[in-house]
Amino acid sequence: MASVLSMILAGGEGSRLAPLTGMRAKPAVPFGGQYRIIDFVLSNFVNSDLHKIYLITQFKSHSLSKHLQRCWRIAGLADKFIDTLPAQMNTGSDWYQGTADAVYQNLNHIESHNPDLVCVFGGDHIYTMDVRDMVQYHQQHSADLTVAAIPVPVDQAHHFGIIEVDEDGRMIGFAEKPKSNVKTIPGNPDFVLASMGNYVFTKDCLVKELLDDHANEVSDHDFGKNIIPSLYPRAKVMVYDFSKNAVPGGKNNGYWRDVGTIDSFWEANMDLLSGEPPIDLHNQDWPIRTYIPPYPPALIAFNRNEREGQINNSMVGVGCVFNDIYMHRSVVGYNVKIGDNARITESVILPNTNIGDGVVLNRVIVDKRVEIAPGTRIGVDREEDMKRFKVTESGLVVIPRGAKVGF
Ligand code: ADQ
Ligand code: ADP
Repeated sequence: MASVLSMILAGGEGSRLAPLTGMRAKPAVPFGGQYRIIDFVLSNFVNSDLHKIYLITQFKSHSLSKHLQRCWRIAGLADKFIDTLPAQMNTGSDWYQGTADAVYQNLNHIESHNPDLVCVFGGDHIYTMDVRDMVQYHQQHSADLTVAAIPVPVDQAHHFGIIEVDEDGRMIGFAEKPKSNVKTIPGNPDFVLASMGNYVFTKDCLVKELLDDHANEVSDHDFGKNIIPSLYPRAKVMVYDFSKNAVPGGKNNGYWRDVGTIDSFWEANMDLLSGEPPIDLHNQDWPIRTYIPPYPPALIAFNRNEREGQINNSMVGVGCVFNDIYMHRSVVGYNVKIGDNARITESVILPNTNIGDGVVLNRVIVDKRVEIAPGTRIGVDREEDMKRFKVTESGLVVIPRGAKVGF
């Protein structure tokens, strides 16, 4: 196989995920009880035996760095590394202007490793994927660039780069986040083919394009806005259709979510609770690696005989202690203490949180280190919730990190 260097873009501000991104970069947002969003792409690379990884960081990166240090250090092997690259390490004194500039500023690392191929992947998505499949596809087609893509409903087209392909899978059209004239998939007018923001470049092509883009004063220096639209008409840009290459139950199983908004973040957490979860977190052949602090196993209705709580269709992390509670369809991180007679439904509770006796939470996302006073009710009266918290149009309530509620 060709030599591969990987650059993961992990600098996104994630403003649409606020307030979960109020104190941390989007890739550092906790997900699925014990993971962070970044764990999914990093697990994909490490499980694919691709071990030369740079993480390009920018906004609010402390939480991300802390997590990387705890979980993602590869020690003692110079040819295997996961290393962070903040802005201004090499060229000039500017912050990363756009995603292409973020890679441009680190061209020195690409030159010094001199790989055949460079994978430039987003750090914000929930999916499992054997990256080697895409690399192989790129090589089989002798492409200059291969872009991973997936069909999404046409009403979401304005969030993504929208691709047109010919019958051989070659890109023949690209529009970044189009608001009109959206090109749907031929024969499938309800869907568009969206870029997943994951690219495999032949090294020489990437270097040349980044140098040219840097010299272009009117460019936003962004892969989606500038590099791809300019490149596909004059180079061989192939499209790796993730859904067509998917195998049910396989590593590429066709599930991919951009958890860019509070609603999509909540939905992707709920997806883990479905009868046939789209990501098999139990699969030890493709583990999703993370850092979990050394808490004991969860204690549930421990040493209680007189009454019984009921917990169903939920995931609960280590170090949790609950007694007589009702919980349905919820994802609970580690070290969450919940008092008696609480009622938690369709909620996502991030780690290190204390919830008092009799609290009611319905469709609530609780960030880390929150304390909720006994008897507090959230998610039952929209008007009341809107006075205190962010409430999405669909009625999800978000309680920010460290909030003390009802005291
Ligand atoms: P967007 O979703 O808008 O579009 P973008 O904000 O460009 O994504 O972020 C892409 C990745 O780069 C993310 O992982 C983000 O964390 C990171 N990032 C953003 N700005 C950065 C910066 N200045 N420095 C370092 N990292 C940064 C892109 C493509 C679309 C595609 C979607 C798929 O442009 O074509 O459809 O991703 O989600
Ligand atoms: P935590 O650090 O609470 O476990 P995260 O790892 O998600 O949660 O990170 C949240 C980030 O908030 C921290 O990495 C840090 O940058 C920031 N932070 C931590 N403590 C404080 C504080 N007391 N005041 C302001 N910001 C803080």
